[in-house]
Amino acid sequence: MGNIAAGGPSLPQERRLVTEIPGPRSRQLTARRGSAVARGVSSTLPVYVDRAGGGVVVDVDGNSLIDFGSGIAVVSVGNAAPAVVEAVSDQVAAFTHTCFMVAPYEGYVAVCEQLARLTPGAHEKRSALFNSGAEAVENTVKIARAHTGRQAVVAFEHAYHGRTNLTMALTAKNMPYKQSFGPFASDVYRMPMAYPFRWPTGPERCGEEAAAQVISAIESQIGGSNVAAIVIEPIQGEGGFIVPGEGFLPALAEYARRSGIVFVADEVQTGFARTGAWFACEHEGVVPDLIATAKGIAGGLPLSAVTGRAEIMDSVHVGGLGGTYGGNPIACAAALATIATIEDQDLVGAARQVEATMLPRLRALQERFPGIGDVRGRGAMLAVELVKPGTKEPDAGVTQDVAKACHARGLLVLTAGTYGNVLRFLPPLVMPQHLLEEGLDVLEQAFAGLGTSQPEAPSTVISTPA
Ligand code: PLZ
Repeated sequence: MGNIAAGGPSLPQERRLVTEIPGPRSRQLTARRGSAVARGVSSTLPVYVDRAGGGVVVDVDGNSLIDFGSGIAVVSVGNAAPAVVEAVSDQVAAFTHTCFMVAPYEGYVAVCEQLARLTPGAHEKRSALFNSGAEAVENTVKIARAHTGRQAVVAFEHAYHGRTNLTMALTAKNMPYKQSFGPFASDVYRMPMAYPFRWPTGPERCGEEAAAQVISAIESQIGGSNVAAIVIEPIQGEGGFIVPGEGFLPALAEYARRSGIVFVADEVQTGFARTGAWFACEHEGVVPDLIATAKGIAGGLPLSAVTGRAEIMDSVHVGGLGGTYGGNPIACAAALATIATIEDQDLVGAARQVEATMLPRLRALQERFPGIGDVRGRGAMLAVELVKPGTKEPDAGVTQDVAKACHARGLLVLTAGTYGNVLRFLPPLVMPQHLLEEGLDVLEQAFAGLGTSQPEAPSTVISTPA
């Protein structure tokens, strides 16, 4: 490691503010960035990172922030997780790249074997590896079209599937993802989502009624026999951590099976233990035909995958799938170490423990703040939706205010939602319990401070015992 000081779990596991947020060195970097980095690429919290690990991100000014974001659900095993660091270091010293399509290597095959073992369903499976979540989702559509000989693709309100042309077409929200970027890929049809908090007849009948509406709309507007794939996030991510009404996913999967439609689960954000199961489909016993994974699969290295029924995957002609970097050997080594870490440390159980700690406290917060309209999620993928009290009118302003107040106090939280009114929590699954509790304290303080002035920049060090 030369003279680079280590990150990882050995970093002091504490919230520590030594400057205002962002501090002077971060602000210098923001100024430098302005004349070098494209404006279209934004950052939620412009503190520049020096190192990270366990439950903290340490910035270049020496502030240590509690991480409730995991780099958008990526570093579930923790930043610079020791097993990942070791595997990557070994691999990078052995060889960095040959291109699997030119000269293959074992790591790629081993990752595909693990995916077959871990993803839902006992059927024969095959996988193909890519780099980003969008690339994986895009390939599920290619594969489903090749297999079915059909073209139409069904996506949902509030969906997020990526920023490439086809995945922008699948993504629901215009700003910032689609504005000015059309024309979009054709033959994509958007259907209602079973969104319990906003379902007109209430959450109880949401799943069943929404499924009936979707099936009827597909039949009347597209024709089931023209549909190649139904693509859905089993819990919607960017759209606002929407857990579909019970029964929605199973009903759609069953309809797809009856109609020869490939049922595709986009588990890019929900996969790899995040929701307290290996994959979110398991919560309702749904077995997708194809599953797209990325993010949490490789501890922070870029890797994604499509895994699915052998007969569907292998309907693509030889040479029809690939890419220069897909399944890069370093990313594969990271994935194997990540999977071993999830199993060795029972991070599926850890995600459930995060839920057990956080949900009751978020519900208690809802009792105190009527602007919290809904508390939802599973495992370590939890959120609150903010509305004007007594209504369901989204309150994006308050959402931003609370997020900013958390940031100023050293808690990294993210927002989400079609209406920008969801605060989402995605702590690493290795988050120490005391930091999880302290992060919730900070969130409570941020809510309690609403309407009052922002906290002063700390004049003294805020520090907590590890
Ligand atoms: N599918 C369900 O959550 C990525 C996007 C952040 P990539 N979500 C974070 C942003 O603003 O770009 C995501 C996802 C689901 C697909 C993707 C796309 O994954 O690795 O970002 O391409």
